[in-house]
Amino acid sequence: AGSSPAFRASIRGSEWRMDARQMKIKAAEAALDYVEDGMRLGIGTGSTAEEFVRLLAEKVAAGFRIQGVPTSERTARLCLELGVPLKSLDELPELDLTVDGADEVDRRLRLIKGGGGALLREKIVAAASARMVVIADESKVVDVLGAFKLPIEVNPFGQIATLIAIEKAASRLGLAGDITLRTSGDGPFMTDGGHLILDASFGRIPDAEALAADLNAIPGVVEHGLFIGMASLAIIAGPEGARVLM
Ligand code: ABF
Repeated sequence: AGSSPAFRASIRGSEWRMDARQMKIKAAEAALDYVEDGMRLGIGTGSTAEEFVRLLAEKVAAGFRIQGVPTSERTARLCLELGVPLKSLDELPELDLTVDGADEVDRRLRLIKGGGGALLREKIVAAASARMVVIADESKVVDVLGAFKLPIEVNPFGQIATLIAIEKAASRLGLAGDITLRTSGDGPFMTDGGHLILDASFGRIPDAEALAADLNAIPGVVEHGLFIGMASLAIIAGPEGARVLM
């Protein structure tokens, strides 16, 4: 079995998997360069952000002083497990830096986030931060946002009316596609904030600003995954190493 194609593929597969993880680690390592002793840090959600937490925990163990504000219960649990000191955003309402992942990054640093269901707290924490550094592997870089379904966080009350309003707003912008309720197990996915997530398959979204503004105008939309004008820079890791998009 040592040299069968399947075996080689499985080796390569695991190499690919290791490469994917290594790229996340490389991006996270590079993000540590932006973290200064004593900083108040917003800490993101997702597998890349979790690599950052692991590396940050090592620095904390070596005496590095930071105070972290988590963007999700999941991130908070990992930070507590690894000894990263946490405060609530109410205790630290002005942050120096947020480090977070993304599902898509375009060349103007517009993002789609929310694949992990934490987009509301991620956006609140990022907005409270002087700077936001995005960490991602190169698979997240796109020319035009929208291949990744756009997560839209909605209040459960009137969710169908809200879905219809989203469809109409998108249609006015020439966008169309399935809008599906995100599920978890055999029920709807519920965010940390007690809301639902609709995932919209609009396809390419050339005018992200217009769609963001129209979604913000719909009362039942709590927040959406278009992060525009929020990222200060993005650290993109590929097989050759990490590069900075600004
Ligand atoms: C989080 O990072 C989410 O907004 C986004 O979906 C996720 C990307 O996760 P990963 O780093 O695992 O690709 O901030």
